[in-house]
Amino acid sequence: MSENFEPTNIIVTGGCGFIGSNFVHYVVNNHPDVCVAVLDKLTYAGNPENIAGLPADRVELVVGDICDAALLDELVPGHDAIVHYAAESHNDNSIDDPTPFLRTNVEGTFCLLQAARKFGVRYHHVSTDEVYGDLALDDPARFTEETPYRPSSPYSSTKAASDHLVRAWHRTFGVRATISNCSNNYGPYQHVEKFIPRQITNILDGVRPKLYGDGRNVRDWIHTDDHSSAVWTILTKGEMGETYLIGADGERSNIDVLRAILTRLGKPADDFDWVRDRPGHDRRYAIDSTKLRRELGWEPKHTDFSEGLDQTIAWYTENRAWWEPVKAATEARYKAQGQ
Ligand code: NAD
Ligand code: TDX
Repeated sequence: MSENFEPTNIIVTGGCGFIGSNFVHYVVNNHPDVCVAVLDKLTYAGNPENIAGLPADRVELVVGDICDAALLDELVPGHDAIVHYAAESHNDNSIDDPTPFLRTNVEGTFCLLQAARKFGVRYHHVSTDEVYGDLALDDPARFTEETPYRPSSPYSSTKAASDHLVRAWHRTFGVRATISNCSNNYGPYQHVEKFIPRQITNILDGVRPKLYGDGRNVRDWIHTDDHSSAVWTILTKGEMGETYLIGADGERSNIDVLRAILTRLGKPADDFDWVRDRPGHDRRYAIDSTKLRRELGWEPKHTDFSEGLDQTIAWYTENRAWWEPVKAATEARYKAQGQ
């Protein structure tokens, strides 16, 4: 039996990052009775501009670390749910230095679960399909909630560890928790270290895009607004202790996505550089989201990838001031890694 839960005061961790900030916009635009406290450390990936302009009586920014138990003791009482997005999220960074991934993704989740337990607050955990490892290109299978965990990278192994903590805190301590594992997101406010924004902004800067390996790796793309509606559905209708996979049937090879971006920006489809492959690079991700659709009635709305890509390119073209300040440092880091 699904529980119907109607939160009015929620904490969104990582609400100044890409997906968290899109979720905050989604809640403000679609759920007028809900107020949001964003808890964000403002790492290199967090930008308060992402939630600037939202009504101050509904969205409050608390700058702080999810590992700060004393801060959680002050903040969590009076709220009825924690929606946990905050993480170190980039695979390449986790290969360069795994240390902050262990701290934020594992210890941070532990601290939030302890707070949820102490104050009896509903907890939703935002995770990734990468916990299931990868699939071969010709494998007819897709990931389901029953797929065994087999993470490949320091990033995905810390996300897997955090999922296990959630299940244990639900079973042992009765924390009212749900987990979602989503596929690759795209849309506005994504950091220029990630594949789609990196290539768009390289082209806008007159630099050739960079493709890893043989370019045939497949990612299952979902618009970030569809991820937001799915998380809201699970938060309000999900069954306690359950995991739901979120995906929108968007499998595409990296080379196809890159060629689509190049063509849209008026460049020849082969105007890019092959660069060093990512160590341990996952081959293919693919999500079967039947459980979420059948049991909770969720459906993605942004199913036309071409249209979503056009809108995303337009957003980066029109918002140079948002990404220009961090572009040079991001590319310098990639150059040092041979990528
Ligand atoms: P992001 O890197 O853009 O944002 C992360 C946010 O967390 C930033 O605002 C950062 O300042 C904040 N943060 C980091 N460490 C913190 C700490 N210790 N305390 C408080 N705040 C901290 O990440 P994203 O791509 O928006 O991903 C958000 C979540 O969604 C992550 O949990 C990620 O694993 C998950 N996810 C991402 C994708 C994807 O395609 N990007 C897909 C599936 C799941
Ligand atoms: O310059 C690049 N060239 C390239 O070929 C970059 C940055 C990436 N790639 C490839 C690597 C991947 O196959 O593109 C694909 C996508 O790369 P990322 O954007 O780094 O995403 P990925 O590693 O798939 O992980 C993303 O989806 C799952 C998010 O960063 C994770 O937080 C999420 O859990």
